[in-house]
Amino acid sequence: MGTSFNEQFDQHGTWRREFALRLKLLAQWLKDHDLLDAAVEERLRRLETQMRSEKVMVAFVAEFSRGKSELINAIFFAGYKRRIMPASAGRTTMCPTELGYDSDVPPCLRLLPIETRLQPQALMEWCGAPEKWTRIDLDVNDPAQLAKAFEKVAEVRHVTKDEARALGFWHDDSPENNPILGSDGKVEVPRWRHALINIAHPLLKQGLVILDTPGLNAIGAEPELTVNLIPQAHAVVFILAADTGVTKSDLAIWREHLITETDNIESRIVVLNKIDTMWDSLSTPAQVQAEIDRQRATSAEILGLPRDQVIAVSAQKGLVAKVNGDTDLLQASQLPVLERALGQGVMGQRQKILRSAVAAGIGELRVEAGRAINIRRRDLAEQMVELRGLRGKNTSVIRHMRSRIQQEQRDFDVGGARIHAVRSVHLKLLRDMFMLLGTATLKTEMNELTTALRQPGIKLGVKKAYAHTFERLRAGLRAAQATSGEIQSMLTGTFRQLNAEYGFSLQAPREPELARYERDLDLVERSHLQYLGVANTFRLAQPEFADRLVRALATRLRVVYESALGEVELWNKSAAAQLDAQLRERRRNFSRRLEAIERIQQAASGLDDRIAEIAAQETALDELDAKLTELTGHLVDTPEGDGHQPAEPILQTA
Ligand SMILES: Nc1nc2c(ncn2[C@@H]2O[C@H](COP(=O)(O)OP(=O)(O)O)[C@@H](O)[C@H]2O)c(=O)[nH]1
Ligand SMILES: [Mg+2]
Repeated sequence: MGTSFNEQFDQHGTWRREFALRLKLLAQWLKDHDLLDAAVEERLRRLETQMRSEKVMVAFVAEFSRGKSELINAIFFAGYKRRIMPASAGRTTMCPTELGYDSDVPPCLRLLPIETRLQPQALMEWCGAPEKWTRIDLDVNDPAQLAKAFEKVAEVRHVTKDEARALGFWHDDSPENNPILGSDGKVEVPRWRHALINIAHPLLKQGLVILDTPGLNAIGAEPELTVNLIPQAHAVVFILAADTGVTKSDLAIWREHLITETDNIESRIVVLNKIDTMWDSLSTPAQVQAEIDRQRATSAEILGLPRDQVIAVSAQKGLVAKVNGDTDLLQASQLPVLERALGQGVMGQRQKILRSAVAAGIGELRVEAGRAINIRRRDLAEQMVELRGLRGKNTSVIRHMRSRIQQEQRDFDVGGARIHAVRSVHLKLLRDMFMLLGTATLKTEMNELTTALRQPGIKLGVKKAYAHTFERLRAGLRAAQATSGEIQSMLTGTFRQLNAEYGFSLQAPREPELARYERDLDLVERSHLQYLGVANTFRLAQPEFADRLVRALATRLRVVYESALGEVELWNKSAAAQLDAQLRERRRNFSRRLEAIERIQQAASGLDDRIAEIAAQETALDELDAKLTELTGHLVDTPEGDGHQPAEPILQTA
């Protein structure tokens, strides 16, 4: 039997902690043995951050009252022995709610007032301004207080039609989407725009983030949900209710907000909830099951999915069963089936991706640190040859040797100037790349897109406006790739030349792969077109809306570009660090050789001692190399741990 999401997530957390610990030991060991150059250090830092900050976001998306909040309670919070997220008939969750854990913030609920919609900042930008949020501290030991505080996410306000229009909840040209007008002429709107819940729940502490969303209207009004949060979630659970079947608004959410990536199908889980409404004492269990299967098949067909992609559960009975420890009821609720699907499909996938990314990083680190060992080995070999050649030679030969080394040293210093010249050309090209991928370029593009989207009558031209912007962004990426190709061939050429001339072992690091980011751009563009293409274009009639949409786009693109730039930087650092290390080692090598000659000149017996010393150093280097292989090997092989096996003993750092 497979493991549930919670168990799998827990094991994943254990693995991450163990990995982080081993990485720290490796870093210390590298430092102790003087193998920590700038590139290796940067690589270590990245691996550490990647492990520490890894988040897994599971988004629950559906029309209101399908049971999103109840399902969250049943899967994640049953341990509190009561309902934590408010779940009741009617519209409860009025604003998108993110549950997660940030150790820098006390347990609290933070709420962003709906009025912030009147300002142009994107949601992500508000996240950087905690003082604008209303904060309510939470007492994690008091589930009643917790539940009471969470009821805030359901709060509403009554505003005039004009205010509702300004806030994005009222549209004169699409009346069917408007909320009901009260007898007092007021419109009910959510009081909050977004909620962040920070609690030290074990799963949240390990990086799980849960996104609970309100229904169709509220999702539509906050484009960042559709264009940023939902596409970036690692899993999206879309919920239907057995008592309503697939309604028109269910279908609208599915089509407008849930992109089904063919290569990403495992991360979309469709749940048919409330199957307990079909339990019927007059039918046999087999008849009930047949009826449930029929509903699953119908729902799957309407959504265009294979039938086994739809999982039937009862969130409510699942929660009750967990709270009361009723195994029969838990079985009947079929909640464990869903939990396994989340565990294997989502977490299994996620772990695989992280593991292979980490293994690649460790591989590069091994090569980089190994290079430093090779340089030393080569130096020792050269010294050895030199000293062996001196055996039985008289003092004048030794004196001659000394002046030869000094000449070599002078030649090398002259050559050093040429290396600097190469480096400055390299830097100039790099600057071109940074320009192409920099914030200024992005800003210009975003301004143009905003202007285009603000044109009256843009509705039909939206696709074209986006295509125009994204075509230029892609062209920019390709230009950057061309420049990086140029730098790479220059590096390869100069490195080869330097290797031949000075016996260096320089190797151009792997060139950044910017094509990957073009695929990210495709995805981002698609999420915007999906959002605007089907039903939300009417929102563009409001000029502030275009601003907000583009700002949301900018925050997402910035993430993409920053990660591209990070790769370029690492590549540059790795090349520069190698060169620095070689130059430094070579200079040291000259002084070591001169020192050895001096010692030999002073006492004739010094030669054999020196040769023995070098032989000992060579053995030590072999041991260092073997240890490096062992330590990096440990990191790649860290067992996933099935939760029962004791973790293998942490390596020794001798
Ligand atoms: N019978 C039944 N009712 C459910 C189930 N899950 C949720 N509900 C009820 O449906 C209503 C809406 O649930 P809620 O979680 O608030 O829906 P949300 O708006 O999607 O978050 C509440 O009254 C829940 O008690 C279920 O599995 N079976
Ligand atoms: Mg809810």
